[in-house]
Amino acid sequence: MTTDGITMEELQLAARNHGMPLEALRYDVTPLGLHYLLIHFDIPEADERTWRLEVGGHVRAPLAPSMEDLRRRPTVTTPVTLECAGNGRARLDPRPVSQPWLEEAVGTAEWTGTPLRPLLEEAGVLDGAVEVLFAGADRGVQGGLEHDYERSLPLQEALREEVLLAFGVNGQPLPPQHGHPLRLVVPGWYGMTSVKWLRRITVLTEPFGGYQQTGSYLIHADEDDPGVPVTRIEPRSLLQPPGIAEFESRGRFLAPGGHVLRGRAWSGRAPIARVEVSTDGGRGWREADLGERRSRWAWVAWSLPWEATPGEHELCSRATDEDGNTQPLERPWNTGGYANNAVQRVRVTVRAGVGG
Ligand SMILES: Nc1nc2c(c(=O)[nH]1)N[C@H]1C(S)=C(S)[C@@H](COP(=O)(O)O)O[C@H]1N2
Ligand SMILES: [Mo]
Repeated sequence: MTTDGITMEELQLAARNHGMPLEALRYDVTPLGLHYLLIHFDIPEADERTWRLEVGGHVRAPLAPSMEDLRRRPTVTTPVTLECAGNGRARLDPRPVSQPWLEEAVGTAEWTGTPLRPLLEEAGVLDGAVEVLFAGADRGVQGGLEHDYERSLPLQEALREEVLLAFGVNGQPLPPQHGHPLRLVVPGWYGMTSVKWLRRITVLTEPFGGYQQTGSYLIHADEDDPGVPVTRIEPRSLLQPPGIAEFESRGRFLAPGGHVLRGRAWSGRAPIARVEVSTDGGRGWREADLGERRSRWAWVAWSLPWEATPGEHELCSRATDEDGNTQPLERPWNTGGYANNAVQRVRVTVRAGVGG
């Protein structure tokens, strides 16, 4: 943990795993190279001609489809907003040392693949199954433990019809960094659940206790507290920073007059009910207009006209979902720096003659 300047380790992580530039909030579907990336270890070598997905464990008839077999199955394409559970981590004080995201660890892609459920039904899940474990082909060391990247889901979550085995994204084959040739996509859950380079699916009769499940992704204030597992995406909204940017500080400059503030909002818990916007650092709030909902699992656009007056302004937006979950102004600290969905703050200098 650290409170001052970024460490070399954090810089190394930040240079490998990039966020989505916030101006890309203008796109319904994030262009592929602008989608955020998070890769714990290395991108593994993968040859799709020899790739097999092993489906086994507590099932009647284990399967091992090739990529060709998977592509011959019924195919669907759905827009899904993925967000890293560590998004917002670098805003916490002290800062847990890990990937130092501000607010940009998000993206919405159109994932193409075959639904998981029919494949599990074909394998025949036996009575007594409680979880389904997904293993990637990447292996590394974290928390002092060597392991394959593996995450599990409760059986009923794995059987949701929108859970996909994806082999395409935005109309292209999966690129190496997003899990080529095959990944899991679990809409509504934070990104760690959507295992890339997917090689094995194992039906379990006991909850999985591996590092990425029980040594990580728990929300707790200290290591003695058992904590609460990170699961669904908390509501968040982001504002597409208006005006022009300053290179080093990312501060914004904008001309006075009429502007339209725009952004996106999403929640993995329930559909977005409303987005409110503040232009004075969170003292006053006005409700934004919501755009068309393209899918339950993709972000929704919002907009609000703003008459900008000369001076300094702090813009904020706050999303609330239909279950009443909302974004706090400040989120209680936790050891891993997870799920910090506190409202974003964008400082803008409004000045005549700017932006010509
Ligand atoms: N095999 C494997 N799957 C993985 C990861 C990983 O390191 N290895 N990172 C996870 C995390 S923490 C996130 S946030 C998402 C990021 O997906 P993206 O890089 O395609 O945006 O992938 C998840 N799936
Ligand atoms: Mo993540």
